[in-house]
Amino acid sequence: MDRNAIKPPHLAGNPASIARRAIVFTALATSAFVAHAAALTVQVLDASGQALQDAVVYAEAAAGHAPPKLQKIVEIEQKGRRFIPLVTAVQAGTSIAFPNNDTVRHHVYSFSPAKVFDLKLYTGQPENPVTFDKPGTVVIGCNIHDQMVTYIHVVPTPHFARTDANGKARIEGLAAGKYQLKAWHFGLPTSAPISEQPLAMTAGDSAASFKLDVKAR
Ligand SMILES: [Cu+2]
Repeated sequence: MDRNAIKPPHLAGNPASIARRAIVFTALATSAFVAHAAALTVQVLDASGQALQDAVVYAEAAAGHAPPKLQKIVEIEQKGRRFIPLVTAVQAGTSIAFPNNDTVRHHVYSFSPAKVFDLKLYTGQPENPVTFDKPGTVVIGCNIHDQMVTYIHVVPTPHFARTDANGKARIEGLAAGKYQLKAWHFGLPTSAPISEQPLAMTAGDSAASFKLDVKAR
């Protein structure tokens, strides 16, 4: 008698063919995920209805699964006694390098609860990048040059973007499903609740908008 005949159907077959079926299934699941990833365009306006640049928009998946981590190191430089760029969004866990490309020394620091740190007077590349592992806003200054400021908004998701001069941001690669879409701008009071709205992504591209209580600059 064939020994496979007495096994339940899903156990029949040799281990190699079972493994092959698993690989085919995984490949199908992966391609289905890619096919359903769409882009979201977000328009952000200020209190007077004007396009708001340098707002950060981000989508948090409703299902509480751990999002994949982005591994790249981000850079905020000091040049012409300014931080460039003015606003940076990163996923929690990201490391940021702060190269000083001026000939004068800068002393980079933050007292923000989301990240307190201090890079004492230096030029060139500091020894180590700084890791931002807690979501929130980090306001960074220079101890020597009071006018220098830069803002980092740390978000708990890989799905984020910053608005351009037209107040528009585009988040790519959103799988179909439910999200909470949020928007932040450094012009909002630090005590203001975050602006948010539910977002349901389907297979196609989508659009959303925010009006933030920020005065025209
Ligand atoms: Cu400085």
